[in-house]
Amino acid sequence: MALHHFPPTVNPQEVAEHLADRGYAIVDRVVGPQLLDRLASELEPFVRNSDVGQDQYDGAFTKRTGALIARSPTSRELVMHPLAIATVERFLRHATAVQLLLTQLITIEPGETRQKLHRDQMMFDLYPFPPHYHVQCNTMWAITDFTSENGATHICPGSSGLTDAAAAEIDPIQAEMERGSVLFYEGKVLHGGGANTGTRPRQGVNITYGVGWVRQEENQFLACPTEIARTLDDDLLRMMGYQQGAFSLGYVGDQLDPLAVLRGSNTKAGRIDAYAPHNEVLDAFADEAADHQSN
Ligand SMILES: O=C(O)CCC(=O)C(=O)O
Repeated sequence: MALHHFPPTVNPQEVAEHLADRGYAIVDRVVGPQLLDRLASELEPFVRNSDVGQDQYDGAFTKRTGALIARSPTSRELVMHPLAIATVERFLRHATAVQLLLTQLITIEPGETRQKLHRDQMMFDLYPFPPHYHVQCNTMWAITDFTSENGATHICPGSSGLTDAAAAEIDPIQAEMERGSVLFYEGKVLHGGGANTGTRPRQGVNITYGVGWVRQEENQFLACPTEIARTLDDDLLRMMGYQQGAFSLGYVGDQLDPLAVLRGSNTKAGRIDAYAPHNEVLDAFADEAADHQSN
């Protein structure tokens, strides 16, 4: 069995719907070789100096290279790629704001074994988010081809709403994809990196996004020094967290707007209407809660 692939012309709404239904979506050949080569050469010195992991998640033959926005101008194009942003905004439409959670080039070297299957939302202190509430939406951009030999990500399609015991019954399928393709997956789906039984490294850029009210996995305010942040455009900065994450979250000092403070002004932060009528998801929670009470 193979995972479903969409063409690069796919509508982001279709990607978001497939994500909601199956927990993942693959879009083929979204970016071209020039961008990938540029990105790989900007990051090569940092990869050379990155350490391999220390535990079962990080992997003894896997290098994780972060702070991509500061280190690689090209990575900013992936962070703000229109297909990624449009998909994330649709998938997390129940949130007042979305933000970047992490940027990481994952290099799985030959000899690496399979990563333990896991659900990424566990990082939020194992909080039991309700089945309808998605806290994050992730991307894995294939910088090399992803193959069954070199460690393509394993995905258990449809595992998101299941208990761990039921999800463990689903056979994982590898997200084999050509260089330049992107795998979307959400925080509830069981997944993990593959074993690299080949002779060359597998490289993927992992960029994850989340609702605006949780803590970022990679601290963007320190990972990207202020001198570099000041050179970036406003949309990217807002995505990095220079905005309020929900009603009043994340202002600076006397209720100032974070982006304005970075730019040297003292504009007051606006109030975000946390109750904007943009979410049927909240209606679904209300139904779920009502069912729960009547049982
Ligand atoms: O590298 C991969 O394919 C997946 C990595 C992953 O799931 C993780 O590190 O949490």
